[in-house]
Amino acid sequence: MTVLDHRHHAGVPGWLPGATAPRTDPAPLLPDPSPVRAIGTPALEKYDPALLRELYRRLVVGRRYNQQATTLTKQGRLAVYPASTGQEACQVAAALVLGEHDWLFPSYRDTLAVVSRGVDPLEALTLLRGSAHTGYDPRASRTAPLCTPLATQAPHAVGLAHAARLRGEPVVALAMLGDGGTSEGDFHEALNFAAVLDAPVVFLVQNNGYAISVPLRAQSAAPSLAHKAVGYGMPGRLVDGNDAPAVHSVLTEAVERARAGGGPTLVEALTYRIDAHTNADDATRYRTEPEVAAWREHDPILLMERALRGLGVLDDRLVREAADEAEALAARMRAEFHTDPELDPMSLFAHVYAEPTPQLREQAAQLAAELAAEAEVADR
Ligand SMILES: Cc1ncc(C[n+]2csc(CCOP(=O)(O)OP(=O)(O)O)c2C)c(N)n1
Ligand SMILES: [Mg+2]
Repeated sequence: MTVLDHRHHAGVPGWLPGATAPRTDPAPLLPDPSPVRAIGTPALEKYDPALLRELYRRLVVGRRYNQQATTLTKQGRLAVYPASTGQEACQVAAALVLGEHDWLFPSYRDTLAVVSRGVDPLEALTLLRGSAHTGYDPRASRTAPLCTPLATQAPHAVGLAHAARLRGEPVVALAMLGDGGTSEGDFHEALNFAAVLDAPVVFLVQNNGYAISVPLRAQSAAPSLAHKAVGYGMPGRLVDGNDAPAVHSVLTEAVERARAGGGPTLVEALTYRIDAHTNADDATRYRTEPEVAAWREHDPILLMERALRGLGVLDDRLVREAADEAEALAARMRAEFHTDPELDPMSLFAHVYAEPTPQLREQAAQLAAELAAEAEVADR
């Protein structure tokens, strides 16, 4: 086996060969005992002020995007919206650390990461609008469709990353998951394959404390979700998920490590879902107001604004510019969601198989005939 050769492993001392398999030293893989932070530490001064301002601006625009999308659900303009309010630092950092040729594998909660990656904000919401298909071109944007079945995006990311590596392309895939997603079989299979194959993948678990109404304590008995990495033979990192510069650094290190052939990393970002699970959920039924209030004090935008003003890299003008950009985006969303998209029902058949089956051709012909008959009635 050449793929594992760079690791330090030896058989179990005094045991028979074969059955012991390679052994990896677990100590260097363990996460730090407390989450990595930049804000409130001397490390913050070492960041490029331009990056800090960029993170701040994207957080502010992202928050407004979350609020406007939630409002659109109340107006019946968007079918469902799982907001990432409170989790914007993870969303923005995940998008920023990837290069143009890398791939993002988002879940349903990660629309903002998709938008931060450069996908049109309206197109990113097509699926959640219930219109048709994904709305954006995954290949053009190197962004997989928003994934609703929990954790299935994880093995997709591993497969893509492994294939890219076999082709000699320096592509890294970043898969975004929730705390609940770590209980899924797909999560475990993905981590195992990634570590065994040395796939250039980063797994970002946004631990927002809940899987709908299920709190983390009822989800996992692990010391932390980052510890789950160790059993598979990859490093686990724990980071304050509301500290945007810290998330950016930890993810950058993981991406660079993957790109250099060092294999996968599991990052657990501690954060909180300020809004309900979606517009169809009432979070007051399973969590308390003091709990939410405590997290509002640890808000990613609040933390950034205070810290950046303290460093002297953010002033009233930049704060106003970010707010204006956010309002302009919200206005565009309201205007464009006011009209329903024109959809071709025949496009239903377009992406099912490369070569349509006889049954599909038959159904397509039937629909075409029905549409033609309807058009004739409408013309009369
Ligand atoms: C395979 C699968 N099982 C169940 C569901 C239903 N479901 C949707 S969201 C959710 C909770 C997921 O929680 P978490 O992974 O923590 O992500 P979060 O919503 O907090 O971002 C569940 C159980 C699903 N979408 N897919
Ligand atoms: Mg969760």
